[in-house]
Amino acid sequence: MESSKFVAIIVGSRSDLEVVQKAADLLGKLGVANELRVISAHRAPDLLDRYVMDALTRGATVFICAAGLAAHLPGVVASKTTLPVIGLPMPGQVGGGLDALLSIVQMPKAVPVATVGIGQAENAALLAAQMLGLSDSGIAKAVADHRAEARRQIEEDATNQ
Ligand code: RP5
Repeated sequence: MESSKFVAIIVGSRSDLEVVQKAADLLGKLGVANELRVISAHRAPDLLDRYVMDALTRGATVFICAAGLAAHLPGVVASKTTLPVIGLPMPGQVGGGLDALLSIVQMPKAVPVATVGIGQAENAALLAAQMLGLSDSGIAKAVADHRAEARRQIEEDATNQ
């Protein structure tokens, strides 16, 4: 099977999609191939295992895993690969997602998950793109352009205050 690099985005529930779609959209804008799947680590563990193994054979290079509540999905995926896993905590009912943030960030030693802020789907996408940009100058330039645009907007707002 032909292998081409992509970012694999996994979410624990359809209810996460509205937030996480922003990560897929930004990756697309940055020219980063990606695919998005809904697979719960708790409710479909065997399917998750099959998907991760298959994604690795097809060229997944970074995983973005979004989950809420007990939020074990990123850690479980990190346990199956030494490729980078970015954890994206979903906003929830306990402390606005603090439960998921702590669950995702508090990994035991030897199995890290790079965790972004609660609901910060675009930062998850940018972090993945920055990783891929280490070996792809086109992606690195797209990330730099995105940063420059963020700076330009802030400076423009400041000028108009
Ligand atoms: C987690 O539980 C999901 O990632 C979601 O954020 C949360 C609630 O899931 P649903 O009850 O909406 O399916 O597994």
